[in-house]
Parts: sequence; C-alpha cells; structure tokens
Amino acid sequence: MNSLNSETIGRISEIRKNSFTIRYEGKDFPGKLKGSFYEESADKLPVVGDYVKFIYNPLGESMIKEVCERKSFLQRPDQAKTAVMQYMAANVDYLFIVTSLNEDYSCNRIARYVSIAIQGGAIPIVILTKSDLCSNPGRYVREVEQISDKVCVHTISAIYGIGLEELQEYMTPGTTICLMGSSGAGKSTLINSIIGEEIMKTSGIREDDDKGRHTTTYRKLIELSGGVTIIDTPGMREVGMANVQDGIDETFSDIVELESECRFSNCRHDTEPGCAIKAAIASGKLSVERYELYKNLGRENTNNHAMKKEISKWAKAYKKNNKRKMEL
Ligand SMILES: Nc1nc2c(ncn2[C@@H]2O[C@H](COP(=O)(O)OP(=O)(O)OP(=O)(O)O)[C@@H](O)[C@H]2O)c(=O)[nH]1
Ligand SMILES: [Mg+2]
Repeated sequence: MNSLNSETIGRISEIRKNSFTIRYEGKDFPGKLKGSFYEESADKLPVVGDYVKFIYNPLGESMIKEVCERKSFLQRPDQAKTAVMQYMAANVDYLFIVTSLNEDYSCNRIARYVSIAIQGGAIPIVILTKSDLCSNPGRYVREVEQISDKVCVHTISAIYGIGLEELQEYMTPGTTICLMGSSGAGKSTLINSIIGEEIMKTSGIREDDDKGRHTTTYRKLIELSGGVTIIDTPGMREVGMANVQDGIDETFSDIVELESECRFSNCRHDTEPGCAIKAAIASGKLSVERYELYKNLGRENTNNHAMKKEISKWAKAYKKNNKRKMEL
C-alpha cells in the first residue's frame, strides 16, 4: 500500500449501509466518502464494481475521493421507493441472468433483465439453473432464444457440475461478471461451483412455491485467481422498467425495425393499410406474445417516467412553497 495521503485506485467490493469496502491488491480496506459526495445525485455515488480514487488511511477508514468513469452501469427502479432508481453495479462485462428451471422461470422477467443489461452497457447471458430438476430444458432454451437475438443462453446444474464448462468462454482475465436473479435461483451456488469452494452462503428454497430465503443480503465482489471478477447480488423480487427505453428497443430491435417499415409513420398497427407489424404476425415471422411483451415493457417504462416527472414537479412546488412561507 502506498504511503499516507497518496492517491490510489481501488475497486468497491462491498457496501453495507454507509460503509464502503475498497479492494486494493487483493486486500479489503474500509472506506468513507469525501464530504462533497453528499451534494451529488445518487447515481454519482460509488456502487459495487466501481473503480475509485482513494487516500489510504492505515489507522481507519480510507477517504474515497472520486468515482472513475464507468464502462457500464446497471440500474432499476426501486420498487419500495416510488420514482427512485436503485444503482446496482458498475463496470460489468457480462450480466448472468440466473433463472432456475422450476416455478421461478419467467420469460417476461428474463426480457426485463436483458433490457436492463443492454441499457447499462453489459452483455446479457441467461443461465438456466437446476437442469437436474427439469425433464425438458431444451424447450426453455428455445423460448429464451426467441426473446431476442442479443441473448445467449446456457443450461447448467451447479450441484452436479453440468454445463459449467460452457461458461469458461466468459472467464477471461480482466472480465467482470455480475449475477442477478430471484432469491433461490442458485446464484451463490453457481459461484461456489465455479470457484470449487464454499465461499458464499447458500440455503434451501421453500417447497410450496420454489421461492428462496434471501440468503445473500448485500452485493459482493469476488476476485478469482485467473483475473476474473464475479459480483454476487441479493435475490430480487421484482424487476421494474424505468429509464430503460433504449435497452428495450435494442432487445426487440427487429420489432423497432418492422415498425419503421409501416406505410404510415404514425401507424398504430390497428386498421391501417401497409402495416408491417400485422403482416409479420400474419406470416408467423413475429408472435403476438412477443409483440405484446415489447409493448407492455415500453408502456411500463413510459408510465414510470411520467410518474417520476410528476413527483419531481410536486417536490419542486413543495420546496418553493415552503421557501416562500419561511420568507414571509
Ligand atoms: N437441484 C439443484 N439445486 C440447486 C442448484 N443450484 C442451486 N440449488 C439449490 O437452490 C437453493 C438456493 O440456492 P442459492 O445459491 O442460495 O440461491 P441464490 O440465488 O443465491 O439465493 P439468494 O441468495 O437468496 O438470492 C439451494 O438449496 C441450492 O442447493 C442446482 O443446480 N440443482
Ligand atoms: Mg445467494
């Protein structure tokens, strides 16, 4: 470690409440934010995976001075707090979207994660886990492949070590992989299998509905010996759509292209002649379900955007009103 007061670049490996952990040369150091961070908007604060400039303090918390430019940034709306985004991880190359082949499986949810990955600048990789419990994984693979041509999909069983060799192609030195998915999907079990060691705690799922027990409670960055970094995350209950229209459009880019081929630029794909969407559905090139999925995700994104704008308008008006009252 460099001497006191010299600036060094480390990586945020854990955040719990307001306490930050900085990884530097394989060791973890406690960190705190420089005061000016508190005047910044939430997206400027460090998240797990961020590279940060910090000043080492051998006696206590090191001072985080600056977040380095991000290569990618994964975010979603915080379901518990209306109109607030949750910033999840930065500098992720591959987002492993982990879904188990039981009640957890949902094509709609996978499409949401794919949009979030693409929006944030990470490559989406769908990992269908627990293949040992499923008699026809091929059916699910085909379904996932149909969501988007931007998606790669792998079927694995972490506990029997099946399919893990396929994931090696992503494990190149310098790569960061983040795992996301529902609680109980098997994210931590997969990490343990890749590493060959019980580094993360795992626990059984509820038998009645296949849901997990929220075993992992905070995001954690793990460095593997081959120069690969893995980020484990807590299971998510919902994946809302907000600030993600570009990601949705890119996921369903073939539909966006079709829409541009309609005879009328304001075509509602209803009764208008020369509608490319209707023609694609009629010819079997596009399924109604997939088109509906695209529209629904976009609608949710627009509604959340409108709500956020409305709330920020109220907040501004409230602040202005309060200021006036105080001046009187
Ligand atoms: N049969 C089978 N069970 C698995 C597999 N992978 C994980 N499990 C089991 O699924 C349960 C949940 O696994 P975890 O790894 O804790 O799930 P998680 O996604 O990390 O869950 P959270 O930390 O709560 O988000 C455990 O009982 C695992 O043993 C698999 O490939 N096959
Ligand atoms: Mg876990």
